[in-house]
Amino acid sequence: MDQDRAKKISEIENRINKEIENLRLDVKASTDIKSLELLKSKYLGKKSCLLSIRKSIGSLDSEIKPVAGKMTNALKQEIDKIISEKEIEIGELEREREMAEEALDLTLPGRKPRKGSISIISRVTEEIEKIFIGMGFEIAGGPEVETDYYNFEALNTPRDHPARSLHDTMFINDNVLLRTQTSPVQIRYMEQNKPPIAIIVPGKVYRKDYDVSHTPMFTQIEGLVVDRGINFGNLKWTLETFVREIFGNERKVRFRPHYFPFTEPSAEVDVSCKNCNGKGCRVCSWKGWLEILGAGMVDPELYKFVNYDPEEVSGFAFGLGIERICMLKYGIDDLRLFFENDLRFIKQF
Ligand code: 2NL
Repeated sequence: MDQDRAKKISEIENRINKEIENLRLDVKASTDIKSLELLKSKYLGKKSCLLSIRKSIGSLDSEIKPVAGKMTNALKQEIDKIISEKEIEIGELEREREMAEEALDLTLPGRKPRKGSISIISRVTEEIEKIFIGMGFEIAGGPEVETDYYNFEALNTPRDHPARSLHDTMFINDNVLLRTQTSPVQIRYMEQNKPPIAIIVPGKVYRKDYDVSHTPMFTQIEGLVVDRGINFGNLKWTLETFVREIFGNERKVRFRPHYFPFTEPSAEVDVSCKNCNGKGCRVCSWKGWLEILGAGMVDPELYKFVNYDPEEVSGFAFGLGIERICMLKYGIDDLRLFFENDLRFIKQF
């Protein structure tokens, strides 16, 4: 009988040892928490060897029951220990792996900041300035916030003048406004300088307008020449020379009668359409010509405001929108593109 019991005990012992051996092999092969979880259910779960030994204890002799009970408890503890040791090991490895992945390489070179570039408006403004400097003009500038006097009154446009409605002016108060043209600079210049003068005035101007061909702010260049004996021929030569230099020698120029409150006579200047060479196409709305600037002989009335003697001097003036020149030069069809700062647009120039 004793022999029988001893045999039973050693049988259980063998199963336990075999189980521990298997567990050690399995644990060794497992490299992550997930596979370790599977091992837990394999060695501790419903179908585990541990449970089957425990179940079989009930049918054992009462003398060896406690021995077998102790042995299975020891097995359970051993399984827990082996698995939890591996758990700690894997945890540490995974943390190390995470750290290695998140590590910053401080020796890497930084990202290069993207370089900006001169805007197309500034580049064309400069190009136009150079052309006029070549003809003996000087560059002048002045405030963008102006008084009603310099923007309108001194330009022969009193408050009740019908031409006022041509401008959608942004008023700051009754008397102060954002200039609608750069002409007030020329008035200020004439106040402070005696003829002969030949200036161009580039700058931002403001109007209440917004569609494909109008923006509330745009860039203008105006020019003014005053001296003894200045006539329409001088105006014509100056602007024809300018147009050929900026658009090319093969383009034709024409002058059409027009009206401005500050010049008399006045004209609008067209350049022949590059796309159809004057025959008429979609670009020029089948006119063969594109309008590029306005000009005229300075109305002698204006000289009263700046203490010039209209009997002594005469002059001409002109004004053009830079954005419009850019549109014609580069085939841009929406004025608003200049102000949207879309890199796909900006980078083309
Ligand atoms: C246009 C037309 C123009 C002027 C501006 C001017 C200035 C003084 C005296 C006389 Cl101080 N005239 N400026 C003259 C004619 C036309 O601009 O269409 N600009 C976009």
